[in-house]
Amino acid sequence: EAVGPQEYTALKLKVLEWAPEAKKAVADKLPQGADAFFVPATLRPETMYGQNCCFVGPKITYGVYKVSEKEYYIITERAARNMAYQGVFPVNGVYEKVAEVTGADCVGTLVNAPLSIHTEGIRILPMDSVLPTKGTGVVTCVPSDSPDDFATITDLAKKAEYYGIKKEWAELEIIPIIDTPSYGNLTAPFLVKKLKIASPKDTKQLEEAKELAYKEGYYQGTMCYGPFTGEKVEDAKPKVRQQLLDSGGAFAYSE
Ligand code: A2H
Repeated sequence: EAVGPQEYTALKLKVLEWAPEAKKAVADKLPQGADAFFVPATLRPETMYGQNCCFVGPKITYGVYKVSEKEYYIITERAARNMAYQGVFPVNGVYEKVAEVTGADCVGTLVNAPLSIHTEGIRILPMDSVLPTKGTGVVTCVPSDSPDDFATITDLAKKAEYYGIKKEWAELEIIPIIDTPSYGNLTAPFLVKKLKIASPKDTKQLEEAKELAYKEGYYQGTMCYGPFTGEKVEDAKPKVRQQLLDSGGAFAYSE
């Protein structure tokens, strides 16, 4: 765990189509024409091209917070409280909750993810290891570069029926984004295989894989997708982040 404050990039994933239970709990309570956004917090904005689903904790209760008449964010109450002091909502220190929904009820919702190659939208899917006490409680999935994400999406596809999801929701293409000298251009799948990680429950090996992937990707990685192809990850990371902020597809969030 880092000592200083974590500088996250909070992405705005706009809801395109609600899962039935979430529609009842959320959509039916919003004004006509309003947009709702799932807001994952990430430390790896340079990987956002590869988002292929977005995770919520199935047992976590999320709030739906009003940003304006037209915009609502789906995040944990803890994150809303923090954001209220970071200029995210109209009045400093104030956050207005208009509805609540469990992660489980959101599963299957279709969202648009900024920069993702999957322009047709990606699905909200369950991840048991999402912590309610970190970030926004929403985690966007980049299986090429996050071992946790790859292990989870693999498990979801394998046991789609058990999880009550459509298999194809967990089978969107995984593309190379960062090339590394040690692990090739699909770092997370490579490390998951190498460390013989069989499921998201192999937490000890996943912790090790996460360390290795992060160090190699950040210090040795070169972009192999997007406008900064050929640049070092260290250099590309702030540029991709700035593009996301400038486009309105994301905002800064720290804790
Ligand atoms: B990262 P740190 Cl490609 N529970 O984003 C569990 N994990 C969470 C979370 C929560 N509530 N909130 C954020 N995270 C994840 C991308 C990524 C991330 C890649 C590779 C590694 C990686 C795509 N998922 O993180 O403890 C988010 O996943 C490994 C460090 O604050 C976020 O960045 O350092 C990261 O953990 C924040 O973790």
